[in-house]
Order: sequence, then structure tokens, then C-alpha cells
Amino acid sequence: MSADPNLLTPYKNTSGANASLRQISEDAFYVVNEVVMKRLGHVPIHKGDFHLLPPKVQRFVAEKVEVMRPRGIYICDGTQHEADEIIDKLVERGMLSPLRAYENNYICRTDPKDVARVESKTWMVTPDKHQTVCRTAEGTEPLMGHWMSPDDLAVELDSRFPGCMAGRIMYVIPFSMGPIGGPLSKIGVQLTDSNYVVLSMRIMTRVSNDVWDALANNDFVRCIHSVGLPRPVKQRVVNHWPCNPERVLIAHRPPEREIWSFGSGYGGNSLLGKKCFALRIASNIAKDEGWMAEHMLIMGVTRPCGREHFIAAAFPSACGKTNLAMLEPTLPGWKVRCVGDDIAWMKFGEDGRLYAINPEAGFFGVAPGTSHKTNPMAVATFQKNSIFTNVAETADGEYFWEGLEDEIKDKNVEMINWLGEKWKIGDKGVAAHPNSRFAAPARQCPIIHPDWESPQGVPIEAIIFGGRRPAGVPLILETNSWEHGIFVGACLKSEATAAAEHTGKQVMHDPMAMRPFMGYNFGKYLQHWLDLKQGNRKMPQIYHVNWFRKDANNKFLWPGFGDNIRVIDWIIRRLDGEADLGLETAIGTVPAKGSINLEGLSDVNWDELMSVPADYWKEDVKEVRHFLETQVGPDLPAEVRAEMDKQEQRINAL
Ligand code: GTP
Ligand code: SPV
Ligand code: MN
Repeated sequence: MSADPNLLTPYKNTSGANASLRQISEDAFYVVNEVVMKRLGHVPIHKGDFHLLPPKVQRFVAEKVEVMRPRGIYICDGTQHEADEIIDKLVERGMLSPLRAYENNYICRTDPKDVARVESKTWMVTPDKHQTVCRTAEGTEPLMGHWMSPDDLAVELDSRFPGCMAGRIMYVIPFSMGPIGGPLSKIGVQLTDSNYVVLSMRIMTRVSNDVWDALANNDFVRCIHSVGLPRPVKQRVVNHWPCNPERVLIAHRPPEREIWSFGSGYGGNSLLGKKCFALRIASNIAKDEGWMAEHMLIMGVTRPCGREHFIAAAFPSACGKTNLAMLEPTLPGWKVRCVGDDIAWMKFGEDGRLYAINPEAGFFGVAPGTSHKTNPMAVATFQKNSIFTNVAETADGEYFWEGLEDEIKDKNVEMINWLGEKWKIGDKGVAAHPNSRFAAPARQCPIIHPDWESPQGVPIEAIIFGGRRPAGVPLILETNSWEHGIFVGACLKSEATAAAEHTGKQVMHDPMAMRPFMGYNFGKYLQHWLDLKQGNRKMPQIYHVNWFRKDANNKFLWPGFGDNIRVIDWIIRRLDGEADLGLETAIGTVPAKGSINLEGLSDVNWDELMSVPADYWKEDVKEVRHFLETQVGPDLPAEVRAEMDKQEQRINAL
């Protein structure tokens, strides 16, 4: 299929025509030039004043209106009034329904074909392939990054976007990642034809008219999203959830700071501030500007003595970030407060410390497994003003999912499961989809940190990597140096989860927990981490944890959740330099026997939990070498290669 030559394809060449357009009266408000008006055509503005938008936004909107041809434009202001109006409309239509047991909570079910991120259809578009992917070995498909050429993208976009909003409203969402106007914050404008996306973006990001003012001195990330089902609709719409699963495309143009998403309305595919912007595009900006955009939670931990420490932790999707970020300590006198549960933007300050902000404003958390027992703070957070997607609803107007069996009042209550079928506990099948989620405002979290919106961020002392490793990997280890920590992060692996389209439980590589979110060449990304160490900077100590080691009976060896504070306690005492805590091994320092506080826990098999089995690691180091040599190849930084060589020698000496 070739591109329609008559079609306006602004994505083809931003350095040409568009760039010159962008320069016209960049800072003059109230100017709408003729070109813009022509592109806008006679599409009515349903809400907001187009003339008050910054000219660069007017042009962005007008260009896309000309291509996508919506029946109207709705400029969002992020107010409660606006949300109420949209919610009323969606409830009337049957797309959302109120969960009567709570205040302002709603449930919705997607088309069952649209339930998770679609990694196979997510692309990074750069002129040179190796800006996106590493120079992998001959015949090796790159695992990190998925590249498409700009020419191929133009064809893909031309075959999807023209007329894709016909009969629908185009919502214009001004949003800030991070506190509006903050030194670490960035702005985005998302165009979408999904009102579910509008409501979710309002929870997950800061949507406000103030964003327009902050734009005066800043550029913005251009986010274009369509469910890909223009009216009149030719196929059957399931659950009032328009989508186009066969035609899904999520494409990023890092040099242009632009995102094009088509065909899906769910999660990271459509809430473009999250993975698309805050990780894939932001990691590119971060590389250019000397900071970091990472898939990490941020927590503040206060010890019984009153001292507080901030820690960031990178775990792959559905591996426990939200849970750790809101941990309720089982050790007396400890306090955890949440700064963020999924993404951290971090930059070194003048004082040499690494400062982190949570660019998001809400939690988009995995529902199954979340309960009063496992994560009481998340439960408290989503008692109001939240949206639940693909969970079950009880006849009492409550939510339900796997993991709530012990907490539900009436265990025989009739439910409608995520597929819209009648369901009861004990029936076959599941209540909720494994990747069903809640979207809840972060400010409602009872233990949200008082500084969670501090524009400067909080100072990070430790970075933790971790994944689901059923065998071989100890509960905790401390890496030997910044460089060794980067090597350990690069070797991160985990069992596949339901957050993406993978099936089965195979252990997969997920370097730095960023495999699905890498914005550029992974070797260059590792080099960027290495380059951050300079001058007076205090590099955070790097750790690796594994809450998921199993015994011969397939049972977790570690209780996890609130008891993870015991591991955090060990980390903090190590940071403090307390003596006799560590035992050096070939892969890093593990806790000396008895150095983790296990008071009140029965039957923890310390030796099995902490062991570093020689045969396992001899296999692992071979596999890791193969992985890094074939996947990263000549892009692997020499320092990381040296760490691999040293670790291999240590392991082979076992
Ligand atoms: P994303 O939002 O996809 O990035 O996931 P996440 O990393 O925030 O994962 P989350 O905290 O939502 O946890 C995912 C699943 O892991 C849930 O079902 C939790 O119940 C489970 N989980 C979290 N922490 C632990 C733990 O310490 N031990 C065990 N066994 N399971 C855990
Ligand atoms: C993840 O998969 O890591 C998530 C959910 O946080 S989504 O926003 O859908 O990517
Ligand atoms: Mn995540």
C-alpha cells in the first residue's frame, strides 16, 4: 500500500514545512492564521476557546483535525464539572456503570480483545535503525526496542488515521507530567476520540487550563490517539468499547517528540502520558538532557529512630511496584510513604544527590491480588473517584477480583464477571481479567508522601532491581559498585505476566525492567547510566531483590508484602555502614545469617532463601553472556562487559 499523495501527511516531514509553521508567532497568543483556519475547516468547537490556545497547539490540533475529520472538538479543562458531564453521558450510554457501594466509583468492561499492552505492535520510529535497536548478532531479532522506518510509518499512518475520527468528538487534553511548571516536569497534549481515555488521563496526569500557560516557554509532546473505529461503524462494538484490535499501532517518533496510537483504548496503549511519553519518549529527552526516565516506584521509608530514606525500585510489569510503594510495615516503628508506584524521573542536583519525581498523578494498578491483607493503602485509595476496568461487579454494587475471597461480605453473592457473565465464587473461570486494573487519584492514598508533588523531587539513596525468579536467585543482594549494579540491572529477568500479550510463565529477560519501554538503543542507554557517574555525585547503592523464590512444593519461600520491610531494613543498615551484615558471594553481597530481622516470622527457610547455587549461576552466566553478546553486541559498553567478565570468573571459581 502506498501513501496517498494528496493527503496532508504532517508526520512525514516535520523539519520542513511544519518547522517553519511552528516558528510563526510562536509566543503570540490570540493569533489564528489562515492556514490553521483552513485546516480546521468548519468543525465545530463543542467546548473551550480555540482562539485562546497557544498558536503551536492551534496548529497541532488543526493539522490533525484535517487528517482525522472529527465531527467536533472538545478542549478539556480537567475540572470535576467536566468529568461529571462525561461520566453522566457514559453511564447513560451503558459504557460506565456506578459501583453503588462507593462514592463516585465506576466500572467498565473492555472489548475482551483489548485488555493489555500490545508490545508486538508498538514501534519506535527513527531514521537510523540503530538509534532504536542494538547491533544484534546476525539473525537475532532485537528484544529491546522495535524499529520502524519513517517511510514505513507514513504508510501505516496513512492507512489508518485519515478520517478515523469521523462521527466522533476529538478531545484535546492538556496535561503535565510532574507538577505543572516544575523544573523536572514536561507537558503533553493528547488528542483522543475516547472519553474513557479523557476520564483516565484526568486521574493519571495533571489535566488543567494552567498547562496552556506553562506552555508559553516550553514545547510539548504531541500525543495522537484514536480507537480507530470511525462512524458509521462497520463492525460490532462489544461492551460499548470501540476499538480495532486487528489494526493496532502504537508508534513513537522520538526526534519529533510525537506519539501515534491507533486501535486500542486500554492502559499503556491509550493513556499516552504513561509508558509512551513518560518512559519511551522521556528516556530520549532524558538522554539528551542528562537525566533518567525509569520504570520505578519511589518510596520514603522512615525508621523507628525518625530518619527518612528515599528508595527507587525497578520491577517489570505486575511484579510488585505498587505493593512495595505502599507497603504497610510488619516491623514496629517503621513508616512507609508513597511518592510514586510506576515511573520515576530522576536528575542529579547541584548537591550531587539524585532527585526523583513521580511524573504521574494517579495509580493504574493491577486489581487481582490487591486486598486489605496485601495492600490496604491501595484499597483505601480507590474507595472513591476511581475507575475499575475488567473486574467483576457484585449484586451489592461492589467490585470483586481474585484475591478478595476472604474479604467479601457475602460469599454467595451473585456477580457479573469481567466477561459480562453471571458468576459466583467457586464457578469455573475467573471473576476478573488478570490485567484488570483500578485507576485512582494518588492524592487519595492515605500514605501519600507530603513531598510527593515537590517540584524538585526527593533524594534517592538506593535503587532496587527485582523480578519474579522462582529458582536460584536470593531474596536480596547488594551489588559491588555503580557499574556492577548496572550490569545486574542489564541482566534483570522475570516470569512473563499478564500486563502484555505474553502467555505462559517462562522467565524472560527484562533489562532494567524497561524491555517493553526502551526508547532508544539499549547499549547507549547503559552508557548513559554509566556516564551519569561523575564529579561530586553520590551514586545510589544498587540492590537486587526476589520476593518470588519458590520451594520444591512450588510455595513462595518469603511471605512478601508487608514483610518486605525486613529487607528494606537490611538495605538501610547497609547504607548506614553497620558492620557484619554481609556475606560476599560471586554475585554480590547477601545477608549474613541472622542479619535480617525475622522476629515474629515462623518457618522461613533462611538457607534456601539466601543460597547462591553454583550450578544455577554457572548456567546463568553463560546464558547472560549469550544474551548480552547477541542482543547488545558491539553496543555493549566496555564497563558492563568488564563486570560480566569479572562475575563470570567469580562464578566459575565456585
Ligand atoms: P505494573 O502496574 O504492571 O507496573 O505492576 P506492579 O509492578 O506495580 O505490580 P503490583 O504491585 O501491582 O503487583 C502485581 C502482583 O504481584 C499482584 O498480584 C500482587 O499481589 C503481587 N505481589 C506484589 N508484591 C508481592 C510480594 O511481595 N510477594 C508476592 N508473592 N506477590 C506479590
Ligand atoms: C505496566 O504494564 O507496566 C503498567 C500497565 O504499568 S500499562 O499502563 O498498561 O502499561
Ligand atoms: Mn508499570
